[in-house]
Amino acid sequence: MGLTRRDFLQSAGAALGALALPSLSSPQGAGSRPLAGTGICTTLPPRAAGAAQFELVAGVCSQRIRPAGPETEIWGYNGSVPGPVLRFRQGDTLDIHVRNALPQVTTVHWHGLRVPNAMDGVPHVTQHPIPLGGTFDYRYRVEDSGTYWYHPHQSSFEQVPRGLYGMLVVEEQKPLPVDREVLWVLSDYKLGDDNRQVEDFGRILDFGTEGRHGNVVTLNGEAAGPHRVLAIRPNERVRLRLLNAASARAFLVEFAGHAPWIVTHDGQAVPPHPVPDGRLLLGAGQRTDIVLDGTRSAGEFAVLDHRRGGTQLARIAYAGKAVRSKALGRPAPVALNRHTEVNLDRATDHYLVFEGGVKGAPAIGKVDGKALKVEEIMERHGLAWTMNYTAQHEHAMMHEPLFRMRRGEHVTVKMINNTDFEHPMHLHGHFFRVLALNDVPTRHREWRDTVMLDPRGSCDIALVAENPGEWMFHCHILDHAAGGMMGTLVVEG
Ligand SMILES: [Cu+2]
Repeated sequence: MGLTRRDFLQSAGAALGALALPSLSSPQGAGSRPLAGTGICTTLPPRAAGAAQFELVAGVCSQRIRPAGPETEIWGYNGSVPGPVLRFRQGDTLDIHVRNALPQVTTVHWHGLRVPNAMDGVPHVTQHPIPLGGTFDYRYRVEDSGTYWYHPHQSSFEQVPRGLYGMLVVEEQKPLPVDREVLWVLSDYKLGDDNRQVEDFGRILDFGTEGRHGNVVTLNGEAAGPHRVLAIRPNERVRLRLLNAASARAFLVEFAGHAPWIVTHDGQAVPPHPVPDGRLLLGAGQRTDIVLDGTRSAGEFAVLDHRRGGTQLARIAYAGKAVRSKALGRPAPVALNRHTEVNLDRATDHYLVFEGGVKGAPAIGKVDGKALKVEEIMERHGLAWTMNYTAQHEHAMMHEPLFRMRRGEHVTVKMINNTDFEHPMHLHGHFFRVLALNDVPTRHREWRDTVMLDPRGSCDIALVAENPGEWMFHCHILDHAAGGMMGTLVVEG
């Protein structure tokens, strides 16, 4: 097309500036609630969200990630990472005009929401990718309350870690009473000493191991660390919506000196209960809402991530007068979304076996119908994993679905992880009950859309196939998804 990359970035940047401004300065911006600690995000007004179309521009821009040194060129929605918080009330109509100002084709997927199949944002499966300079309108009724997020499903192993993600919040019809809501988007960036992104996307070494990890953990788009402060007043009640938007990294979060209550996983209510062992696991793509009460009177307390040697994400700092004389007790449950209970007696049982990975046990898998050793699959096809003994390129149009289900069919899936790596498995268009992890029944049989599978572990899930269409079922370590861990499930009817 005769444009150099530099020309493109300049024009894309110019377009972004022009296009992003109207939403930033929108008269409907009153009532917007920026992400705590950034102040750079636009948000949809809570009530008017269903009324007007909102423009979301995926483009190239720059942002301060590390506190010192130059800004980093990122890809973001409406000029920032994370993108604007899209906030709706349950039952609203989402109406979003996406404009692609990236140097690549793209799509937007609405992670977790039960959308009509054509709105799911999966290239070559539910829509054509949005071309350079092109647009696509996403419009559907938001049926489920909870904490969700949006990101591209096109080359997600590159587009997501470059910065294309944002939180999507759907308020319950009767929201949980709290003093304040705080949103935390956790992720990471891989930056050089010059603060530029290291552009080593798509390496087979990352595909076949634990995925590409950044070296700078981020909270709401800026470097996490003890300098990031969550100010709280004594006896204040905060609802903290947590999202792990990293492309590979998992977090194990501890709120030192505090005992928060888990109220939802992946937007779906669970009976309020303390974080088991005080450490909250957030696999890539997962969300958990906690209720954090300011049960101390003063002082500072670390928010820690215990994975990969441990880092401090932020600190809780007490300031101000007590909100009330005494801390509140166990919170009321959040209203549960509509879920059809699974009848296990009449369910069809399926198995899903994962194999492969670098240094994995010797395994055979099929690619395009041909049986090969996993090492050969890596060398010849750039794929590293098999699902039910098949390795597939993501979004391949000749996909043979993993499972076909009738609409209304009750099903269970036992996932067996014969690999040395963990896998956060995500199903589109449905929620499933997590019945057991490693053959141990779960306490709350929670509804989720993404469940973490331990290395060499197993997981039993159950669902009713209610949403017709072809739905992705894939690992949310995006390098694994690109490396063969992406299949589909077809709901007929
Ligand atoms: Cu995986």
